Amino acid sequence: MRVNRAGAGNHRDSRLLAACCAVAGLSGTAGANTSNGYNLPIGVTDMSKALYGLHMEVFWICVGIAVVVFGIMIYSLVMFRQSKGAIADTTMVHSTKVEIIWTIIPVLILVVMAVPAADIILKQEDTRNSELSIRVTGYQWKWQYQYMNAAEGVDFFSTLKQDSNFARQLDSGIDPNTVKNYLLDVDKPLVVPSGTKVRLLLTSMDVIHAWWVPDFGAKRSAIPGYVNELWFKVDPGKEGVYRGQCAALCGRDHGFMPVVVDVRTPDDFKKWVEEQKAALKQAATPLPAPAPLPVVGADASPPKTAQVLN
Ligand SMILES: [Cu+2]
Repeated sequence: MRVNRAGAGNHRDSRLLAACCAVAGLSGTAGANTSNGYNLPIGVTDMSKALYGLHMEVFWICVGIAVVVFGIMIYSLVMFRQSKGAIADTTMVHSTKVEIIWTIIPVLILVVMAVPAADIILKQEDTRNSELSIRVTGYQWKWQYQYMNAAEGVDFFSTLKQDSNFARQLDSGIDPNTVKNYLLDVDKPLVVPSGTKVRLLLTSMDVIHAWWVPDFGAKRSAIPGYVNELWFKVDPGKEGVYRGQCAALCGRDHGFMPVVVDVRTPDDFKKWVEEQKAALKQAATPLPAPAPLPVVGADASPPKTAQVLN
């Protein structure tokens, strides 16, 4: 019994570890530029690259500030220490010049960061001229994708893949490390064309969810009774499968509603849409009426066995 418990504990631990790895490894998807694995993914859209650039710009500004501030602090501590005979200056209680300097410098730094950040925010909000729109609805705990425009009518749910779902169950006995793309795979991914501005219209049918694919630099809340917009355009040549997750704490199974996007060339996407429409048409075709059952009534001739008996 003890052995079993220990085994179950190990499985639980490995499930936890694998879940953490799954989150950390989100960017390890096909065609993605994942920087060095310790940083944000550079991603495969102009937006994700712009976000990465902004992130690095702010990072280096912070490094510069830290070097200057800590440098002056450490220098002062060492050079003007009491053991060297330093005496505190108690006469300087106010300096307008110093106050102006330490107000203007941070304001300039903030402006340097705010200008490119505002530019990116404006671009993120600009959903004009999108070529494909898809309604995305969050549910506890799955996504529904309803296509519009040329793919109007294509409509399906995307849920956690069965192997991950089995492995995640308490005491399942399945080592999550043996499951490919554990908690990051679905039964039916969202399929989109590359080189196309795709607009998502996000909403929810229950609680607040958030659709997030790091490699696209795309993340937005799906709120019940409200429609949020989001757009992305994957660079041509970067076709592949990209993974993300619901990024809002949306309830018990929050960690089990991944987002998987299959980016295909426009031609392959067109073929996929035709296949989906053909499948929908077939599903909508009514089944042939069943053959009528033989009626045994007064007018019907009696069964042969009865004739023999008579
Ligand atoms: Cu969710």
